[in-house]
Amino acid sequence: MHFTTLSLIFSAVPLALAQYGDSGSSTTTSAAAAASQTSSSGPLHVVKVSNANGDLTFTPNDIQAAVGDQVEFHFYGPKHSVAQSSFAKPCAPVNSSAFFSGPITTSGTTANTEIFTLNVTSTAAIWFYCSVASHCASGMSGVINAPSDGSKTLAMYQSSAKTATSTIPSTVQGLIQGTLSSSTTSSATSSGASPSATKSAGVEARGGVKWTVVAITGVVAAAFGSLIV
Ligand SMILES: *[C@@H]1O[C@H](CO)[C@@H](O)[C@H](O)[C@H]1NC(C)=O
Ligand SMILES: *[C@@H]1O[C@H](CO)[C@@H](O)[C@H](O)[C@H]1NC(C)=O
Ligand SMILES: [Cu+2]
Repeated sequence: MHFTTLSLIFSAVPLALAQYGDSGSSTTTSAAAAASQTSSSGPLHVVKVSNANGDLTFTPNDIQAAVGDQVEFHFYGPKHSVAQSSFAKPCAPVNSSAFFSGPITTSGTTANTEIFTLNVTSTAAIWFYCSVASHCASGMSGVINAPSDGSKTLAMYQSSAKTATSTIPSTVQGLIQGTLSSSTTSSATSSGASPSATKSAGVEARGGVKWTVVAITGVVAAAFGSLIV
């Protein structure tokens, strides 16, 4: 009886240690997963489409974004859109796959709860404009990752846009629709998912350690229980 109990204890100890080892490595894995998730979603750039004053602007309108970053468009009234253009032909969709929010109508002076997000998947320049009325000719345009050599600037784009007639893209596509309430922030820029990812990795790590302590305690209690019997 005692021999059986002792062998139970000795076989249980390595099990408990293995449990600890497993839980340690799974904590490392989840922290690494959280880190890679953070870098793939990247920082969030919030761009105001017009503003509380109804200005025909995107703010900011000259954005530097890395691959994996997201650009989130927040719409103000009365009616605006965001559409992908080319440098060569301002105020017109770049091609049939140009991203386009469609015209968004907003009442009042606060941002619409409907938001549109662009995933930045390359470092190539992305030119964009508002296709409503003659907003583009009035300067309502912007760029993500303008060439650093200054060969193509937003000022040049806006200059040639002055005489352009806006073309409305035929298809609403290419942007991720969401709501302002589920967004992490409505302020200028933020570090996106990074704080919550770090927090959840921390919680998982604590959970893993706690489970290991419970497992060891259980094994000891079981062994002690069978010693008494
Ligand atoms: C955009 O990026 C996010 C974060 O990396 C990802 O979850 C989402 O699936 C992407 N959406 C599209 C349409 O590429
Ligand atoms: C449209 O233009 C964008 C930006 O230059 C390019 O990445 C994309 O491949 C083009 N799509 C088509 C269907 O030509
Ligand atoms: Cu507009």
